[in-house]
Amino acid sequence: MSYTSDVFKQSYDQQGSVVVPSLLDDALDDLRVASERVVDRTRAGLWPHRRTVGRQFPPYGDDHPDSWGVQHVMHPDLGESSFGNWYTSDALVGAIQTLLGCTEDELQMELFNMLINPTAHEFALRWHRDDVRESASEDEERSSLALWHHGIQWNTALYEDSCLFVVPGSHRLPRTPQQRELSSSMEPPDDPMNMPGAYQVTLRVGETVFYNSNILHCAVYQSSKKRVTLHACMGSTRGGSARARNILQHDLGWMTEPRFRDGLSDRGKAMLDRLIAMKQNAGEVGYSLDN
Ligand SMILES: O=C(O)CCC(=O)C(=O)O
Ligand SMILES: [Fe+2]
Repeated sequence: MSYTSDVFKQSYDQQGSVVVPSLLDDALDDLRVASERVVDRTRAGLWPHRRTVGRQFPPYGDDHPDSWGVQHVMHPDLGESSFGNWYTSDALVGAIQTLLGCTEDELQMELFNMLINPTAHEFALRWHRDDVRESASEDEERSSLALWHHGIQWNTALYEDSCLFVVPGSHRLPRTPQQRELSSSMEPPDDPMNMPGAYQVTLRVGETVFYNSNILHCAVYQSSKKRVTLHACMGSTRGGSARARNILQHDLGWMTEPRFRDGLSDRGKAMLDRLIAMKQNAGEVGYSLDN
């Protein structure tokens, strides 16, 4: 994305999200096939790390048979190397360096999951920011948002996807009273477009939306519309432990196992080491990769 990278970065910084053309090179087919296997396994009840219908945030529990996501697609128990290969690929890593404005040796491995359509239930996520409580005061919102620019999240559509809604610009601003009211409910909205400023993100096959995960966002999942969307994040070490709470709430003990590290490229190993260093520093404030 180099020839237009300034435009993408400017849009990402100002709007809090940006859609970029395919970063998959020729990996689309491999990733589709690997995803199909992983999704089948999850729907068959053979992969315990899943996002369960009815639960928006971790822990996702096991109290509903239908799933809206698959967790930890790089986990060695799945044996699908195409996910780790793509997470550490030149195209993706280069785009993230541009958007975060950092160097490769600052990149920190984080989460790699997948978002899928439940098979028999409609599901939706309420309006939220990933790491700011809905009850946060205006001042709390301002100070949390000011710290949240050392990481990036993305959705990459392996099939067309228009589930995600965002409020452009809301990654920098506290909510207006109306936005606050509409994002204070624990229930998903009847119509996401009732939120002032809402924008529906449509991704064509292969496209990626990069976003600041503290942008105000929600999502609507339809059981009748196939969704297989890679959902991941990466950080920069410039953030110190700022991202620890958000990242380490997911159960990441498996990432410290040698068999995971051994399967990564040298670049991947270096990125993983930075995650483990964040974990060690964060240990002092009570977060752990083993929780
Ligand atoms: O479904 C999506 O695209 C968004 C998912 C999301 O917001 C979340 O997992 O916190
Ligand atoms: Fe979210």
